[in-house]
Amino acid sequence: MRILSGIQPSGKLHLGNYFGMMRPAIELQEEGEAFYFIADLHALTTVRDPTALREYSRELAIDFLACGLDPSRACFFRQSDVPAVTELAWILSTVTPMGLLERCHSYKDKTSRGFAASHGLFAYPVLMAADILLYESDLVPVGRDQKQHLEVTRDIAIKINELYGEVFKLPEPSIRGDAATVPGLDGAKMSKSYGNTIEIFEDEKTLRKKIMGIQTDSTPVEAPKPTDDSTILGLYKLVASPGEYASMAEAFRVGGTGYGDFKKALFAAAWRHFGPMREKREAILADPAFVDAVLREGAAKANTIAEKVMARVRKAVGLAG
Ligand code: AQP
Repeated sequence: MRILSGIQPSGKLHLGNYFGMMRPAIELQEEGEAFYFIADLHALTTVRDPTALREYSRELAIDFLACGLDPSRACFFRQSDVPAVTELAWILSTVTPMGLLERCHSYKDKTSRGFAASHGLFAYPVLMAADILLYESDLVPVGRDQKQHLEVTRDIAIKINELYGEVFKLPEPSIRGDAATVPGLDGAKMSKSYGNTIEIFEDEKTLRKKIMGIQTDSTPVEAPKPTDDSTILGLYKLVASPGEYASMAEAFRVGGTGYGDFKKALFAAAWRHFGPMREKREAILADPAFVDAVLREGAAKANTIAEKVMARVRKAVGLAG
């Protein structure tokens, strides 16, 4: 089984990225042949500062490795190191109906939040389809926000197969119920562009400050607190043990504990959860050549597979004999 997923270097990694995509991807690297990439071509649609893009890409590589991506099991590479992906994206775009892309929520959402309505942003799902189909992926671990893009990928693959024969196999999304949409500080989906993120490698003081600033309702200390859609409980479930979570949920129901105390417990659990990863990150930071070597070897392997698939695609569509 081949597993593929990518993540954009468009800012610092947050708990939504970690629980929605990185942790499932790290667990899945034991189950098959994993390909994980830094989606720098995608990030170009929103990051306009070249220095920032380089830094985010580097940090993403370090952070993903610190979180447990194992380069001896998973092929880890930069999207732009495999040029065939843009060639495939073009070929796919020639069969992609405009209406399919016009229906995508992510484009509408991003432009409504002030991002320039560029062709790149509009065509983002086509590049994503190329990412997935180029490596003949079976399974794609993603957060729920990417489900529609996976459906677009399948639609495009079906279209190519109808036109040119059995060129691509159809990938399946893998969306984890417990972390499909991780809430941010304001209760909306945690997202860089909403400014509501908690970063994985936040320093202690900032992490405490952010968690203490989580928006809550005005239920008095002694009263029972609503558990449905509680951001504190939603995040606590991810970073605490099942027993700790059950105790907090019970304390919500019976009342008598203020939100401030719940937030302190959440901070302690979040800080503890990422402790081993912080340590590993320090070790990786001290060895920059390691990261370069991982990405170089990853790119070489990814290119070998990509070229094999592209030879088949070029022949199928008539670009090669
Ligand atoms: N809040 C979230 N809950 C669950 N999964 C999430 N993902 C992102 N936010 C959440 C998942 O992380 C992976 C990488 O996504 P990306 O690189 O496309 O980043 P993103 O979705 O663009 O992240 P942001 O912070 O939401 O960025 P902006 O604000 O630029 O849109 C994906 O699998 C995604 O599902």
